[in-house]
Order: sequence, then C-alpha cells, then structure tokens
Amino acid sequence: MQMVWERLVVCVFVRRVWSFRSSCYALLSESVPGNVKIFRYNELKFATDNFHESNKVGRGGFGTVYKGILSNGTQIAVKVLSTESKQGTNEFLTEIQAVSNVKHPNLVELIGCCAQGNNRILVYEYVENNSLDGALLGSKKKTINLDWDKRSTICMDTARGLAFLHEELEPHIVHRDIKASNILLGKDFIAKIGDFGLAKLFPENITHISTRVAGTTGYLAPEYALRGQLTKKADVYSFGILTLEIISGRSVATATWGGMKRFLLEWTWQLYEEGKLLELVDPELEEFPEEEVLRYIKIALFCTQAAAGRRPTMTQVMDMLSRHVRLNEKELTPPGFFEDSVGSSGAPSSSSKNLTSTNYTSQMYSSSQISITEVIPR
Ligand SMILES: Nc1ncnc2c1ncn2[C@@H]1O[C@H](COP(=O)(O)OP(=O)(O)OP(=O)(O)O)[C@@H](O)[C@H]1O
Ligand SMILES: *[C@@H]1O[C@H](CO)[C@@H](O)[C@H](O)[C@H]1NC(C)=O
Ligand SMILES: *[C@@H]1O[C@H](CO)[C@@H](O)[C@H](O)[C@H]1NC(C)=O
Ligand SMILES: *[C@@H]1O[C@H](CO)[C@@H](O)[C@H](O)[C@H]1NC(C)=O
Ligand SMILES: *[C@@H]1O[C@H](CO)[C@@H](O)[C@H](O)[C@H]1NC(C)=O
Ligand SMILES: CC(=O)N[C@H]1CO[C@H](CO)[C@@H](O)[C@@H]1O
Ligand SMILES: [Mg+2]
Repeated sequence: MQMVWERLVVCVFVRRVWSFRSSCYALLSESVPGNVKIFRYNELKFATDNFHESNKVGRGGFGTVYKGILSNGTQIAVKVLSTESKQGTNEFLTEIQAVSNVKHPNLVELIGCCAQGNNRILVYEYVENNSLDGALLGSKKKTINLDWDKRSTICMDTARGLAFLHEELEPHIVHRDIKASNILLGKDFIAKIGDFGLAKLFPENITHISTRVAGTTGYLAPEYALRGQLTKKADVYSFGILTLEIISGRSVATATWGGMKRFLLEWTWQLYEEGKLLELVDPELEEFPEEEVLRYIKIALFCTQAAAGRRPTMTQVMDMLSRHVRLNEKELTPPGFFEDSVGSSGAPSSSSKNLTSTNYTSQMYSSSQISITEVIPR
C-alpha cells in the first residue's frame, strides 16, 4: 500500500515537472532536447502573412498547409493541425520529439512546432516542387514531363526513405499514409516522404485515411483497413500501389479502365495474367526500357500480395529495384484488396468477381464482420 502511494506521488510530481517544462516551451522560443525548435505562434503568423489564403498550398486530412518565410529567409511549410483531435501539450511534444531527430535526404525534415494555447502546428522544410500527385496525376501534369528516369528515381528515393524509417531508425516508424500527396518533390526531383509519424498524433482513429481527400482507400493494405493490423508491411503495400500510379500515370482514386471503374491493382493483376503488362504504362511515357518497367510492375505486385508475410521488406524492394536480385515469379501470389462498399465516387468497384485475385481475396475478407464505415469514421 505504502509503495503504491509513493509511486503515485512520484507520478504526479513527474507530470507537474513535465507540464511546467512544456508550458515554458510553448511560451519561449527554445529548443527541446532533440533539435525540434519551438516556434511562437506570432512567429508563424508573421511568416505566413497571417495564414493568408494566397500562402495556402493545400489541405489534407490533418489540417491546412501554408507556405511561409522565416525572418532569416528560410522557406517553411506550416501545417496547422485541425484541433478536433486534441492531445495535451505534453503528449503532443513527446510525439513530436519522436520524429524530430529523423534526418534523411528522402524524408521531409521537421524543423519545429508550436503548441501555444490550443494551436498544434508543425513546421517543415519547404519542398519546392510540390507533391507527386500534382506532378503525376494533377492538372499540372502536362507542364511537368516525368520521363522514365525521373519516375524510376522517385520510386527508388521513396523506397530508400521508407527503408530508413523501417529498418535503420530505432525505434522504427511505420508511416501508415504513403500516397502520392505525401511524396514531395524537391530540387532536381529528389523525392522526399512527408508526414511520417503524423498518424500517431491521432491515435484514436486508425488513421484519417485517404478517403476524405482522395476518395479511395486504395492505398491501404487489406489487413490494416479491415482488421487494424498495422505492420511495416502495410507501408510496403502502399508503396506498391504508389509504384503502379507512377508507372501508369493514373490515380488509384480515379482509375477507369476501358470505360469501367476498376481498382488499379485489380486491373494490373488481370494484365499480368494475360501477359499484357505493358498496357499499364502511362501513354505519356513515349520511350521507356521495357524490361525495366516490367520489373517495376512486378515488384509492385510482390509488394501488394494479399498475405502481408509474403511481401518483401523495403530493403529487399530496394535490391529488387536496383536489379541486385532476380525476381522469382513462381513465388508471386495474387494481390489483396478490399472494395469500398460505401461506393463514394471513384471508389473501386467490384466489376470482375471472377478474377482469380478477387476470388482469393473475397474468400479471405468475406469472413470479416467489419464494414468500411466502421474503419473510417471521418
Ligand atoms: N513540406 C512541404 N513543402 C511543400 N509543400 C507541402 C509540404 N507539405 C505539404 N505540402 C503540400 O500541401 C498539400 C497538403 O498537404 P497535407 O499533408 O496537408 O495533405 P495530404 O498530403 O493531401 O494528406 P495527408 O493529410 O494524409 O498528409 C500537399 O499536397 C502538398 O502539395
Ligand atoms: C533560420 O531559422 C531557422 C529557425 O530558427 C533555423 O533552423 C535555420 O537554420 C535558419 N537559417 C539560416 C540560414 O540561418
Ligand atoms: C475519430 O475521429 C472522428 C472525427 O475526427 C471522431 O468523431 C470519432 O469519435 C473518432 N473516433 C474515435 C474512436 O475516437
Ligand atoms: C465470370 O462470372 C460470370 C457470372 O458471374 C460468368 O458468366 C462468366 O463466365 C465468368 N467468367 C469466367 C472467365 O469465369
Ligand atoms: C476460388 O474459390 C474456390 C472456393 O470458393 C476455390 O475452390 C478455388 O480454388 C478458388 N480459385 C482460385 C483460382 O483461387
Ligand atoms: C518541374 C518544376 O516545377 N521544376 C521547378 C522546381 O522548382 C524550381 C524552383 O522553384 C523551379 O525553378 C523549377 O522550374
Ligand atoms: Mg501530407
């Protein structure tokens, strides 16, 4: 009894110290151990011209992103998190510290944050050429010519960034939200992964998931979407989908094929079985090395296999991409995906029930009682 009481006292004491420290951080422009700079709200307000509409670069599931310039001239991306899912200042700062020391050329650097009052703001390095979805799938598509060299480099850069998060970092980070809008293009088209560790700030929901923004759940590994089983292999799955988008120039959200709405992955698997994989390639890619493109598509299929355990690790993916290993297609099993029964626009539809893959996966997932609406409350 005595022991328990003492522990309780210690706990309360520690909490006090913590909140004292963090309220100091919120007020003073100081650094927390771990390099993350604490910005004052006014600093960010000034940098973004009072969060002016013209500085808005985009809006995602977590909040709105503004471009800003610090008084020393550094360009920043200011992400104002929606406060609906609010954590205490301590929890927020603890979570931020976990990602603050992560530095890698293929990861968007977190410069600092602001937790003053109710504000929850993240400050990132500004990545000048915007996100991959704009370059690849958006309206600007015509102005930016993504040739095969650039596309393959983006795949490799992304794989490298993910391999770092998964295998070099201790403790490792599962990104949870790999998708085209979270791949930013820097100088010379170097790809940088953004928003790693961010989903952890919203622990009460599995993730806000791409639905709200992209209208699809197509990036989500089935075991994660349906059962909440989150492992590195869920990222590997998303990486596979992203690779298919990069090769096909089509968004997983809006893919229609031959007039029919179909899930990009479903289509790819069908082409694979019919031996017509090259039909997947973006018509805007006029010249490309066929062998290499085929290998990339097959790697994407290895990444999206239904059984998470069969998917390669990101390091293995890097080896596969860089031709250090031969692909053993005998080992390739059908992809897994689940269909969005909500039927929002652009949602993958179930047009071809008797594909082997659909057969396989519907077997696998029909036993699940969870419906998509329960998984994605937002
Ligand atoms: N560091 C950055 N530098 C430059 N532009 C950025 C940066 N971070 C985000 N953006 C831009 O802001 C847009 C919105 O980003 P945000 O991360 O809020 O949404 P999202 O990536 O679409 O969805 P999610 O909330 O799942 O990440 C992105 O599409 C991107 O173009
Ligand atoms: C500008 O300020 C930011 C934040 O304090 C700092 O991280 C960065 O290194 C500074 N840049 C220069 C060029 O001094
Ligand atoms: C998930 O988020 C939504 C809105 O952001 C909220 O209404 C819902 O209660 C959250 N779910 C849980 C389990 O907290
Ligand atoms: C697919 O299923 C439909 C009916 O569900 C059937 O008519 C058709 O023959 C099947 N095709 C193949 C290739 O099995
Ligand atoms: C399709 O499902 C049936 C069971 O419903 C199974 O017997 C059959 O082997 C499956 N076909 C493939 C190709 O997986
Ligand atoms: C393709 C593209 O948009 N490239 C741009 C990347 O950013 C630099 C600096 O803003 C521009 O000069 C490039 O044109
Ligand atoms: Mg993002």
